[in-house]
Amino acid sequence: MKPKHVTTKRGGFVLVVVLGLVLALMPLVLGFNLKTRHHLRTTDALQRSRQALRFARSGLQVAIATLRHQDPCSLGAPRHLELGSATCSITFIAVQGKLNVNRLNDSQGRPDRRRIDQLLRLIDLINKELDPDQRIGYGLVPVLLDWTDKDEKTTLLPFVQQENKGAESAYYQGLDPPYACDNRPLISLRQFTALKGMTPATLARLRDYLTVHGDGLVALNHAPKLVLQALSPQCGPALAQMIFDRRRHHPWKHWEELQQLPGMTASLFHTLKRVATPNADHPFVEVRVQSQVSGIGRSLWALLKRNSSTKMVDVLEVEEL
Ligand SMILES: [Ca+2]
Repeated sequence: MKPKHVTTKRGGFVLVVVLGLVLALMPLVLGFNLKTRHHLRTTDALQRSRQALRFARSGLQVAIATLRHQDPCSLGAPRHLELGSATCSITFIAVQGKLNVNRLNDSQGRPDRRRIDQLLRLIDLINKELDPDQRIGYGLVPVLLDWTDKDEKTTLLPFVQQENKGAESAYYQGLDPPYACDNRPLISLRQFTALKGMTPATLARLRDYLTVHGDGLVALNHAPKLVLQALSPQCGPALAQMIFDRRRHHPWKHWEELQQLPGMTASLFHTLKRVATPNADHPFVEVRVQSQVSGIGRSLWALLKRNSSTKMVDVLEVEEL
């Protein structure tokens, strides 16, 4: 009887030890399980993100092929592609519809008051749609003038009440790391982030309306409504809307057509003829490609240059947004 009693006690002891080990290992097992599931989810999201980026790049190739065969003037609504669970939208934006910030100084290198006023109005119009903490300051204007003019004299705009002082190398050399003011036209919107007071977030709010390319004449068939309003204080929201609505069905071709628009005064017509064009050649085209694969999205922005004679399309810049 005695040995049997000992065996039972030993068996109970072993069971307790095993249960203790199981309980001790349980958090480790659960933790490992959670980590594995998290890792699998991360891997899956990464895989879908890569697929979305590949699809966005394919969308860009489609955009380039489209531009080879179609005039940018005829590209209005976004194009949509679908492949299984992947979707992609391609939007063409004629750069000529934007304000060219390299034209704030005239051909003699002097500040061009008309274009400066247009940019100040555009800032006001954009700010109306932004929260107070997101607003763009007037300081962008003198800062742009100084960055693009040849001299090292800091600009002061007396007709601007606040933030009216620009910045030259003396300012930028005091930054960490220091750098010099370019003193020449911008070659890319990406350079904006080097300008005093500019952030990537500010650039994101401006990039639909500003460019560094083109001859400075704003294409009425492509300008966003805010740019149309910024062209002249006489071009109010109703008139800008009329210019915008009409071109969707009948693109502007001749100045005489604009002259007949209700609300078009002789003064405004004269101004528009100096700063805009109803039918321009549009060699520079921006393309935005947004793709999505099972809820994961990627976006690309590209600047293309189209030769209307050879139909060749050059890719000047590509950026992931
Ligand atoms: Ca300068």
